[in-house]
Amino acid sequence: MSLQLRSSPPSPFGRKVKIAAILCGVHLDIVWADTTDPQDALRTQNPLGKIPVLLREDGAPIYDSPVILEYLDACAGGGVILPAGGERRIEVLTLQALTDGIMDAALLQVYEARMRPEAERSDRWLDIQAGKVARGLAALEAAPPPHGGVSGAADAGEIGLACALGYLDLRFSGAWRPDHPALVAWLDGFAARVPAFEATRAP
Ligand SMILES: N[C@@H](CCC(=O)N[C@@H](CS)C(=O)NCC(=O)O)C(=O)O
Repeated sequence: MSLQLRSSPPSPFGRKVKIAAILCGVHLDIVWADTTDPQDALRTQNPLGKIPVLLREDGAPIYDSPVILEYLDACAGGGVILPAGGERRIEVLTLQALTDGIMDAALLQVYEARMRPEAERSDRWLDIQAGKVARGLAALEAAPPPHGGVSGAADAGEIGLACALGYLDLRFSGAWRPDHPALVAWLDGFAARVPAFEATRAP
C-alpha cells in the first residue's frame, strides 16, 4: 500500500500524522506542500488548502488530522492509537480536540504576525488566542494524561499533546516551560517512550 502525505516540516498537525503512522506501522511517502502557493496541488486535494492531507493509493484525499489518525489506526487493525469504543475512546478524542485547539490558537498567533502588516495586527485577537493556549496548558498541567495509550505506545490524545508542546517550543521559544513543570516531565517521558517524537522534529 502506498500512501502519500502532504505536509510541511514544521506543521504540528503533520507531525501528529507522522508519529501516528510510525506507531501504526504504516509507511508514508511525504511530499512537501506550500499552503501559500495557489499553484500547489494541495488546494485541489483539500479545498481548505490546509495540511496535513493523506492521499490514498487511488489519490482519494483524507483530512483533517483526527480523521487521518482514525484511518491509520484502522490500517493497523484498530486499537493501536485509538480505543475501539467506550468511555476511554471519548476521553482520548476529547484530549485530541483540546490539544488540536491549542495548536490552532498557537498557529493563529503565528499567522497574525506572518500575514498581517504590523499596523493591522490586533492585540485583542492575539490575547484571545493566547488565552486559549494558557487555559489549555493550565488544565493539562493540573492533570497530565496517563502515559501508555491504548496499546502501550501512545494514543491520539498523547500524540496531540506532544505535538502541541513541540510546536510551542518551536515557535514560542519554549516560554511555556517554567510555569508547567508537570508538562515538561510529561513531554520528557513521552519522548523517551516514543522515539518517533524526536525522529519527526522539524529541522
Ligand atoms: N484541523 C486541521 C488543522 C490543520 C492546519 O491548521 N494546518 C495548518 C498548518 S499546521 C495549515 O494548513 N495552515 C494553512 C491555512 O490555514 O491556510 C487538522 O487537524 O489537520
